[in-house]
Amino acid sequence: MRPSKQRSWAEPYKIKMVEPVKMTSRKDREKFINDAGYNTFLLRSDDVYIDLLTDSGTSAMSDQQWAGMMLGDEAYAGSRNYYNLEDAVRKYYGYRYLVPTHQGRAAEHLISQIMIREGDMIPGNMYFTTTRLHQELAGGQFVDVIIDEAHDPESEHPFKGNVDLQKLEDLIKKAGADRIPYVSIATSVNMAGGQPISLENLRALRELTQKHNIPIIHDMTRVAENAYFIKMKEKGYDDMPVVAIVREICDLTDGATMSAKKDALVNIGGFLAVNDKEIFEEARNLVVVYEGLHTYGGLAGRDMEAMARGISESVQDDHIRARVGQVQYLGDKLIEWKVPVVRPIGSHGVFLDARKILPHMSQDQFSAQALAAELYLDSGVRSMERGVVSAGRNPESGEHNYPSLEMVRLTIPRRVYTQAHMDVVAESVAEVYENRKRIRGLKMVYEPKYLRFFQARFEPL
Ligand code: PM9
Repeated sequence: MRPSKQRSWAEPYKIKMVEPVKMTSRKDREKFINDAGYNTFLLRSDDVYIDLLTDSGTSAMSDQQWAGMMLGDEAYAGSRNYYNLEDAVRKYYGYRYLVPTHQGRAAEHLISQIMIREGDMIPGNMYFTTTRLHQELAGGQFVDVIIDEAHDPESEHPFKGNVDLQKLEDLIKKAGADRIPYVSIATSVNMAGGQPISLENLRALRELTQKHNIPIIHDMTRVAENAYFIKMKEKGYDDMPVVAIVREICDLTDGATMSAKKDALVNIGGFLAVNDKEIFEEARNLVVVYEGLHTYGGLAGRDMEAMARGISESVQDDHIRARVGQVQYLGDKLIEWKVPVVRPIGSHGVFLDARKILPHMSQDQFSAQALAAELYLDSGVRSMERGVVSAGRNPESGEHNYPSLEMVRLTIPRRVYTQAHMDVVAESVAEVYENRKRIRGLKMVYEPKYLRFFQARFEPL
């Protein structure tokens, strides 16, 4: 007899092709992580069992997307797949003008070069590594205006991606609206733990920024996941399909950068989309310098076709429920086992709270980096540091930026792993947590200038 009337859900797809994964011994992994300088980015993927490094470019494409790859029109100019992509962007997101790019950071580069002048301030709902770097390289300074709750891993605020409007107003008063080229708004805020912004907050933000004539540029990398949280948590949206909520979010903004490697279910691709014709003309001009012609932006025709189809799949309720549901499943298990994680569980990954797990270690000993290495040693599960290493250095003082959140991200690729994989991951995290007192800190022995988390090397203290 089943214990209750509860009905389980399952993924809205079945598996047609499989890719074997390799199991390794602890002895092997000791060598591999040592060779990788205790940086999970420097491991070979062949030496990883379950890869939760990132949800970026790691999705399983559908049969429809693969079929679309065969319909790639590889003309240099005016590929039919570009027009299919333009149609999808207009239909689902509503932005008027499209410039494809090879991935998200290329779109960030274009918009930063076009809109930011030396000395400008760019307020945003928490920094993202590549976004902030491009703002800085264009002469701007990022200013965090997210609500305080976003910096508190234990706060159960349902919309930790919200903007603190008072912080923004204070900044406008201090800097002057003419020194703020745009407000940078991410949906499903990555560095806060995949936390959503509410439509109510976005609407209020829109009102405030319009008063001062400041545009909103939307980092829409995980917009569908944010929309799903609005459906689940915000009053008045439970009956609205995700596709409509996505459109409502986009309509409250003036343009967007997109890493299609996440929400949009492709292995490569991105774009800049704007409503302003002049900005579009400039972007179209710049893209030919850095990416390729404005109708392919560094992508093959087949990549654009997969993206167009991926966008349409990404906003379907069944898909997004299963995607976010799998992340929640892993998160709930860890919460049940009392492992400290960022609450509420976000949309694309479970974020371990390294400060709480390793209270004997300071941020100068790179506790999250050490925890990620330990998890790999335990089971071959690859995760990612999202703490002081990712936060980089202050470009003026040269000091480490010390973020309040020191985390290890277990990022779930879309449509790739099963519930059994999640169980294996949870059990390994629990084992590492039980033995946490044995974990030692690290020292950084090599530090690249930009985005150091990708290539930095460490040694055990
Ligand atoms: N995000 C991620 O793993 C991949 C590289 S950084 C470790 O989370 C947002 C919100 C992102 C993002 C990438 C980019 C850049 C922009 N905004 O990686 O250049 O999460 O396509 O996008 C990564 P690209």
